[in-house]
Amino acid sequence: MENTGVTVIEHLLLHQKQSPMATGQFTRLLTELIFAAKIISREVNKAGLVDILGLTGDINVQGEQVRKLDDFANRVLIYRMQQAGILCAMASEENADIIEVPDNRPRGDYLLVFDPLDGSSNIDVNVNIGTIFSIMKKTSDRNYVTLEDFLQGGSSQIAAGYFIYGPSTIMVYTTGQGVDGFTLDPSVGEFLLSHPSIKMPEQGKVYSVNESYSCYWDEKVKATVDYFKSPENDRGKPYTARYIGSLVADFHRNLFYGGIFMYPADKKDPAKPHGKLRLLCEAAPLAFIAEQAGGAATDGKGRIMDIKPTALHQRVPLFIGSKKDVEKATHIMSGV
Ligand code: P6P
Repeated sequence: MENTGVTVIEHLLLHQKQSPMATGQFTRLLTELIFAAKIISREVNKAGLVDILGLTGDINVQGEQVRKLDDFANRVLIYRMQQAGILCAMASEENADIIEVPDNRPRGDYLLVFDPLDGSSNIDVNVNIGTIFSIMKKTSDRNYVTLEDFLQGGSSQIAAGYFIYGPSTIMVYTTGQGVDGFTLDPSVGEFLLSHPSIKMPEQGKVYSVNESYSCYWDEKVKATVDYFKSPENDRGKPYTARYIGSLVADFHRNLFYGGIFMYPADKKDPAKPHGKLRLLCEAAPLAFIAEQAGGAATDGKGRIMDIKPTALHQRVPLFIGSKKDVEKATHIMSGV
């Protein structure tokens, strides 16, 4: 009988028991992360009611206007994770440099990278937004943390996941043993197992890309997107266009319904020749989930999980979703 009354902590402890080397540190880390997400979920769900919408007036490292709610989410995550005593450092999409754990706080060997509130441009209009996270282990034997400790390829991730805040708050995560989803029951404040062993359909019916940038695309990108719009594709009919403009929401839909999300390189912003999305806090964690759910993720040439980062906020083109759709897109993008 599907045991859907399982809380995410029970699920974590079960996994911990099955991992002979487990010390409980990882479970503790996830527990603190989940607590932070519950706080963020509470604020997101009442954002329309309190003066937490709108802009702080600050500009983040990405050059983007910082909205109050993603500033709040960033501060909650940093504070809670510093209390956890499990991390040695963290990196946020909102912060230019790595964030070390203060000397007066206990430390561990884990590294956390996160986008505190992805899709935040949608906050004011009640569109789903999300927190994306990636967990790695410090591998250097230095007794201090440097940027280099974070520049590990996606395959080095210990775990990855996201929280999506919408009609319900759902946590989706993987530790490399498949993908599971948990839905927050606000009446008891617990995430309950709602989507065990998620498998992404091998081929979808949806393509997701911001077509307003087509004037900035090269011929390969145009040919790739045209393939999904064509009645001559492998399906024999055009894919449906869906684009929410919130990566977590677009990804979450394709995880269950199948399909492909594309954010290709384009020429719209010379400062961002490889597209808008960040490798460490967006593409790599979602690629880990996609592959664990039977899907795929490439930069149009090779696996996202194989890319060795050279910078903390490195951006990459992203083609992610159903395996057959991503393989097709990558085939066209490679020009063969
Ligand atoms: P565009 C949100 O700002 C975000 O980082 C992702 O969540 C989303 O997929 C993308 O940017 C949307 O970008 O250029 O289409 O508005």
